[in-house]
Parts: sequence; structure tokens; C-alpha cells
Amino acid sequence: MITQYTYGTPIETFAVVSDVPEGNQLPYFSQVSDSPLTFQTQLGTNDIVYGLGETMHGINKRGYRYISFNYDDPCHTDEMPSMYGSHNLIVVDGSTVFGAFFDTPSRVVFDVDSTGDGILSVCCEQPGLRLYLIEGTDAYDVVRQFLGIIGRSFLPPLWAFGYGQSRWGYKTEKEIGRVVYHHQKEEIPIDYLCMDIDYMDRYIDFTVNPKRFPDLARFTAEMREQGLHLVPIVDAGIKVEPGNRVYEEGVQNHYFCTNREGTNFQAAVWPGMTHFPDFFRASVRAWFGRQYKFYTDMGLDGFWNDMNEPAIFFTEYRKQNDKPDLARGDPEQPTRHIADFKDFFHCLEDGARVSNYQVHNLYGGLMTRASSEGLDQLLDKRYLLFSRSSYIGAHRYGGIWTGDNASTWKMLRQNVYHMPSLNMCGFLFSGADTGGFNGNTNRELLLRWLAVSAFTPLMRNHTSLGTRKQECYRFKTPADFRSLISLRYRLLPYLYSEYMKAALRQDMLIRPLAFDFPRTERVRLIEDQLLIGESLMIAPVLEKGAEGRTVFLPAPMTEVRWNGVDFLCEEAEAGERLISVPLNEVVFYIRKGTLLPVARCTPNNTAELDLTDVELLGTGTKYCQYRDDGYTKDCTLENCVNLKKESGTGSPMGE
Ligand code: MIG
Repeated sequence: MITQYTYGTPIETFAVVSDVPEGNQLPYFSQVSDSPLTFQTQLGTNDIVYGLGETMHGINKRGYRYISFNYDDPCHTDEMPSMYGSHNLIVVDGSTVFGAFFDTPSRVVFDVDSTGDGILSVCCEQPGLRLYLIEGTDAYDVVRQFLGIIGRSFLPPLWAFGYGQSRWGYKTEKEIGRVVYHHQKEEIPIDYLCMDIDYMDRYIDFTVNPKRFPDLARFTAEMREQGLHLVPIVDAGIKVEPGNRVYEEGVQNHYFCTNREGTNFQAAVWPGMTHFPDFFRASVRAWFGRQYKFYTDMGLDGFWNDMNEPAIFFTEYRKQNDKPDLARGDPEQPTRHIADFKDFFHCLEDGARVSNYQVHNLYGGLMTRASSEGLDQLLDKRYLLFSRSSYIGAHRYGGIWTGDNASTWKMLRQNVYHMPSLNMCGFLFSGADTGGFNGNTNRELLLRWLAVSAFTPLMRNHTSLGTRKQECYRFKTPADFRSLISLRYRLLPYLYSEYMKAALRQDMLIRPLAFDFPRTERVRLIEDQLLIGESLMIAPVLEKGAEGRTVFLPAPMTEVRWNGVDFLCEEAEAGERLISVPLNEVVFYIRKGTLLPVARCTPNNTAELDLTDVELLGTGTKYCQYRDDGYTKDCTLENCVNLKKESGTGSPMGE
């Protein structure tokens, strides 16, 4: 049961799409202040608090403070209170079970018992709030109800589930061609190559550097012939420059955010001074969305949106070398120029002028929405789209990646923690920069990371300018890397199917163990094993130098060892077990009574993948597989086909 409580005059956030009845007496919380609106609840000693999507720390958010305020901070330390997206859902699971979604576009501080007195307090800084209170039988039930009111997830094409290679710094068509060549030479499957800001003419959106990519349409077509897609980046800011058509159209039609004086606001980002499109208005979104025609005309059908918190280097008011302004800024975010967001303004649909600060967390998600609605018009098939910044609701328009992590074991672990939390907030299509963005990766870390990413919908190797080369073939024994990426492709019939089913049912794909198994104390504390879809449990190795790990099975399961060639299955009892996992192998588990459809051989890319030629692993007898051509917009559960296991082996099955 979901009930909403309205405080003041909330600004429309587009997060919830269903009608939810109004309540009059808010349960569980006491409101301890009107201004700022602050709510408190007392947690039981062993209560777990789930949710909060893209935030640091574990799956249980208890013990720390978090601030919803989208920000580009490439230093993901434990102390970092906010990341690129704001996902204001919490789910309390313990003596009482309930969820609460604080739907407000500005800054929210969640103190999830950081003092140890069991108090969870939520402080919404700006007036105007819709609080959705969700009551259910358990945490999973609460989350499913929540997913039910925020609308269906973005549905990417099949190729978006392939392996992607990226790097900030691929400068030319030749360089990308070489990366492709080496993957092919080492027989490492790959589906797409991301093009970072280097492809643009002086970092200007909707342009291509003609020296580096003399004919991008031709290059795109050549890549497609080899089964590969190119995925260009698009930044939020539009370069201020006479002759830049997008800039001129935006100025003429008053499509940009304005400054204190009421003229177009200027902020420096990669191209120099830019204006920010005012995505809060439908007319602006439609105009921005139409710009993607520049790319779709060249045959491109995948995009990533960056810098849309928005990220700002400096502004027309704050010079490049100004020190962070502690007095105006936030003492908890001392190195940040939070005040910049008070210096520019949006014109909402109803004509109201509000500072970005008041509606800050919506900006990135609205850029995704603009891109997605434009691409829906431009393409008659599904496309890949993922964004850095987001708010709940944006999951209907695209995926997200978790931004500038680092090549450290801690960040690998954070990737594991992020996935279920993001799923709870609707973001099914997500993943981290595999191998790590900042800093230098190494063979062991990259291999272990691939063994995690092999199970996340977005599986992209990406790294920063100036770091060591991070493509798989750069490291000793490419066959070891081939093994892990092969696993991904062999699992695709299952992963794609489970993604589509979860999205269409408005359910989670990646879940904590406690969502499915009896919530014993032991199960509730497990954060380094995850459920992926209906049948599969992973237990990745997350420690440097480890030759394996301890796994806890909450029930008997089939243990599967992928050795690069075969799936070796063995029945395993419930309880704790020690497994050895060489760097080029993966051990995962299939739940009793369920089946896992896997491809019979490893394709070079998804264009060569036959979703109908599968082998069924596991002890179940039936599996319902989602199948389509991988592109069609006609996505319904009717595309599910029932597979039956023939007795004994996993040999061909009837439908
Ligand atoms: O200021 O486009 O998170 O993935 O490679 C850095 C360059 C801008 C940040 C993104 C990262 C991307 C980088 N961008």
C-alpha cells in the first residue's frame, strides 16, 4: 500500500507516474521541523536500511550520512556524501518494514543513524515535498510496489548488453580501428566502442573533428559491417560561439538557462564558455532531442550523456582560480562550488523562475529524457543511452553509469554494492567503469572486475586520459580475458531475458540475498553475493591476492564453474563453503528448480548470437525465455517462450 503526503507546494519532478492516494496522518515518522522539513524515525537495533541508489558504502546504508545533491566529484572516498545521481528512496527492514520516497528536486540530507542512537533523520532543504510512504510484507515487496509507481525501465537493444570498450583519449578513427582489430585478433568478443569528447570539434556537441574522423558516417557503416556500434558522448553545455548553429538556435528561442541579470548564463566546461539548455521546458527538450539527428543520420544508435549534474569548471561570476567558497558553500562539501548552482535559473513550464539550486537534482535526468524522447522520434528501433547524472524517473529514459571510479579493489566492491541499490530505485541498466577510471589498473584487478561486470547490464571497460592502457589485449595472456568476456556472451540468453522480464514487470534484476531467502541474521548481513535474475547467484572475488573465497549458500544450489570452455556443474549443499577461483575462471550458482539458458558457443558479438540456440543448465524443468530480434520497440511479455529441459542433459529443447 502506498500513500502520499504533500507538504507545501511541490515542484513537479516527473518521478511518480501513477496516481497515489493522499493520506492524512504520516505513520512511522515524526516531523521534527517545518523549515527545513525534517522527519525522524527510530530504527530497531538490527534494522537494515536499504535504498539511496548511487551513494557510497554498503547495501545497508546504516551508519552514515548521505546528501542528495548531484555533483561531479571524481574522488569517490568514503566521506563523499553525494555522487552524480540522487535517489531518495529508503527502505527500513526490521521490526517494522516500510519504504519512503522523498520526492523533492533539491538538496536532501539523510542521516541514517550516523550517531549510533538509532535515529534516521531526513532533512529536505527546500519547501515543497511529496512523501510517498510504502507499506508491505517485506523489503522486496516494498521495493516492487515502489517500482510499480515510477514507471517502466528503459529498454536497451540486445547489443547494449555486449561488451563495450572505451577510453578518454581515443583520438582518431585509426586508433579506434586498431582497438577493434586487436579484440578481433585475440578473439575477444566486443559490441561497441565509445567515443569520448576527443571525437568532437573542440569539444562542441553535435560536431565531429574532421581531421580525426574525416567521414564518421562511413566509419560507422564499416564498423557495423563488423557487427560493431560506435557510441559518442554528448555533454550538457552548448558552446557559446557565433556560427555554432545549436547555440544560435538556443539563443534565438530562449532555450538556455539564465543568469542573475536575466541573460543567458555562462559556465566554462570542456568547450570553453557554454550555455546550459533549460531542460525543464518540453519545448527545450524537444529541440535538444532533435539535435541527435546529427548522429542518427550517420547511422549512430548509441549515446552517453556526460557533465549533466551539471558539472561546472568556473562561471561568469566565479573565476577559474577562486578558492572554494566555504562561507557560501556547504561545510560538509568544502571543496565544492555549490554556490554556482544559485547563480543560474530555470524557467519552469508554468513560467516560474527558479534557481538551479532549488531544482538541482532533476537537471541530468531531464537531459536524458530530452535525448530519449528525441531518439524515440528519430529511430524506429531501440537504442543505447546512458547518462552520468540522474534522478528517479530518469530510469524510464536511459541507463546510468556510476561515474569516475578508480582502479582500486575498494571501487570494485563499491560496484557490487551499487547494483542492487540502483535496482531498487528503478535503474536496471547500469554498471561501473570496468577496470576503474582514475589511476592505473592491473591484470589481476581487471580480471576480477570483468568477472563482476559480466553480470551487470552495462559491461564497459573505460578509463581516464593519462592512465595506463586498459584494453584486455594489453595484458598477459589475452585468453584469460577472453574467458571472462566469453562467459558474458554465453550468459546473454539468460541475462537479456531476465533484464527484459524484470523491466517489463517493473521488478528488480539484481537483488540482495535477503530479498529472496529467509532473512536469517546471516543472510541479512551478506553484501558481497548478489542475485541476478530469477536463477542466478554470484559470489565474486573482491580481494587482491585472493585465490578464492568463502561463499554462503542460503539453500542448496548448483555450483557452476566456468573455465573458459565449459560449464562444470556440481550440486552443492546449503551452508558455507570455500571455493578456489583462478583469475581466468568464474564460479556462480543456479538456484534449485530453476534453469539457466546459455549460448552453445561464443559469438564475436551479439549480431552473431543466436538466442534460440541455447543449452539449459540447472535442475529445473522449464524456463521462460524472452526472445526478440534485439531491436524491436514491440516489447511485451508475450515475447517469452517456454523452454523445456529434456531429461538428463542440457541438450536441444522444444518450445
Ligand atoms: O571532466 O569526457 O565521467 O567518463 O571520460 C571529465 C571525459 C569529463 C567525465 C566522465 C568520464 C569521461 C570524461 N568526463
